[in-house]
This record gives sequence, structure tokens and C-alpha cells, in this order.
Amino acid sequence: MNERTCFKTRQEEYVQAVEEQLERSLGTPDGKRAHYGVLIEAMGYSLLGAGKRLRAMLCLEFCRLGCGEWRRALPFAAAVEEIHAYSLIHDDLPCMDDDVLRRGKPSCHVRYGEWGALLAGDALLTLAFESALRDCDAEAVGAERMVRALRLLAQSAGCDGMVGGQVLDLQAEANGIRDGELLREMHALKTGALIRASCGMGAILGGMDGERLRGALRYADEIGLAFQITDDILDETSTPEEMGKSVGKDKESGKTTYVTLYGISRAKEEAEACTERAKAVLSEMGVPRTEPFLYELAERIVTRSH
Ligand code: GRG
Repeated sequence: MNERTCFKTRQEEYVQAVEEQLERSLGTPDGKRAHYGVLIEAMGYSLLGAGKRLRAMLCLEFCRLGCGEWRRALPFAAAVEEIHAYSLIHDDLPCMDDDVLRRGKPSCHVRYGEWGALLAGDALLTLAFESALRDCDAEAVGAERMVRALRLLAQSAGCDGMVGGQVLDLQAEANGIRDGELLREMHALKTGALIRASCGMGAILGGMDGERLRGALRYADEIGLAFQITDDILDETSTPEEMGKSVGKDKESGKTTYVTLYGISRAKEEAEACTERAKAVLSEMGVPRTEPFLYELAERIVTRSH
């Protein structure tokens, strides 16, 4: 098997397992939710069967590298995808980015109305913690690791992470960011924090500590930045059909991005430099080339078309 086939096989295995876990976590075994079924429908609409599952794959792969038992991390990988789905629903609301297209279909509020989308997002955020605690194999994982993993997730999703980054973004839109450092800080929080939590949780659940855990977090920071720079480039160069969401909005609204600050070719160079640094971190951590998944994932983040 060559590296490409190897990657695809593992990717498919991870994505399928995550989809199944997400369906389980939304499930209604006792049927008690019938009277508010529309809420569950809206949550499923935005959560299931779509998205690249990048964050989940990072969590599973770091756990596998740590202990070989990637299925242990499944409830946590699903949790990070649930939080990611909530953030996309809320980000699309008229009071935020006001977007009508997400993952190739009408945004949640277009389909279920504003309060439906707001509550579906709220419920996904809380479901993340409920389902991770409910579905995790506490004996195999160990209480201490569970707590450390979920603490990292909560910190990364909240005011010192994704939500804080969203606030910086909205303020920047009003005031206009002109500074590369501030742009970097905003993205490290808004997009980077959940990617950091994904890698960090996987590493913790897989038993990594000290230098190896720090390595997982450094890898996350590099690919997180590469991911965001690439998103800015694709916003200029791609189409709504390819991306499954509106494009060109940054330019239209005069928003400062890596592309407006540095131009496309320097932005590309910067994203590629992040990828190289991410791969160097893996080498330092002792991840052998015979385990190519995370090396290849880092590359795919900058060569992706959506
Ligand atoms: C509303 C609290 C709150 C936060 C919103 C993540 C976010 C913060 C907003 C999304 C805005 C955006 C498009 C950011 C660019 C990077 C990004 C998160 C893209 C979407 O992630 P992908 O490409 O999506 O991994 P899929 O659909 O593949 O899961």
C-alpha cells in the first residue's frame, strides 16, 4: 500500500466511526424527546453526514499514536465535532456572519428559523460534554485523563478560546485590524483553539505527557495557522460549489485577512512554512515516516480545495 492509499483507508475508517458515534450521541433510546423532536432534527441537520471531520481525525490519530487504541477517543472526537457544528450554526446567524449557505445546503437558521438554530447550537455545545462523559470507557481511559481532556476542550471552546476569538473577529470587523500579530492571535483562538483541543485530547487520552504532549500542541498550532491562511486564500480563489459555503465575503466586507495583508503568494508561502514546521515537530516527537497519516494531513490542509 502506498502512502496515499494508506491515508485514504485510515481516513475512511475514522470518518465512518465518527459518523456512527455522532448518530449514537444524538440518539433517543427512550423516545422521551418526541415533543421537541424538531430540535434534534435541527441538530442532526447541521451535525451529521457532512464536514471533513478534520478535528475528529486529529483526536483519533494522536490517541492511536499514543496507545494504539483509537476507539477510546471516539466520544471525545465526536464532542469536538459537536462543538464545531454549534460554532458554525451560530457563526451563520444574521447577528454574526449572516450566511445562508453551509456545508453545501441552507444554513441551519434558514431551514429552522433563528431560535431553532440558536437552540440547536446551544444543545450541541452541551451535548458534547454530556455524550463524551456518557459514552467514554471510563475504566480504560481513566478518570484523570478524562478530566484533563474535557478541561482542555472546555477551555478551548470558551472565552479564552474560540468564543474569545470570535469576539476579537467581530470587534476587528467594526474597527478594522491592520496588524498581523493581532490577526494571528484572533485566528489562534477562533479557529486554532479547537484544533489544539483535538490534538491535545487525543494525546492525553493516548497517554502522552511532557514533551510529547507539548509536541502535539505545537503541531496543532502550526496546522491551525496553515488551515486559516488556506481558508483566507480559498475565500478569494474558490467557488461556493467547491466550498459548500459563500466565498468572497471577506473582500466584499473589507475584512483584513492573510491575503489582504500579505497577498496570495506570500500567504501561500507562509502556510507552507507552517506545514514544514508541523512535520518537523512530528519528527522531533519521534513519529516515524512509517506512520504517515499526520504528515500527510498537514500537507493536505494547505493543498485542499474546500
Ligand atoms: C459562534 C462562538 C462562535 C464561534 C464561531 C469557527 C468559527 C467561530 C466560525 C467559523 C467561521 C469560519 C468560516 C472560519 C474559518 C475556519 C473554519 C472554522 C472553517 C470551517 O471549518 P472546516 O473547513 O469545516 O473544517 P467542515 O465543514 O469541513 O467541518
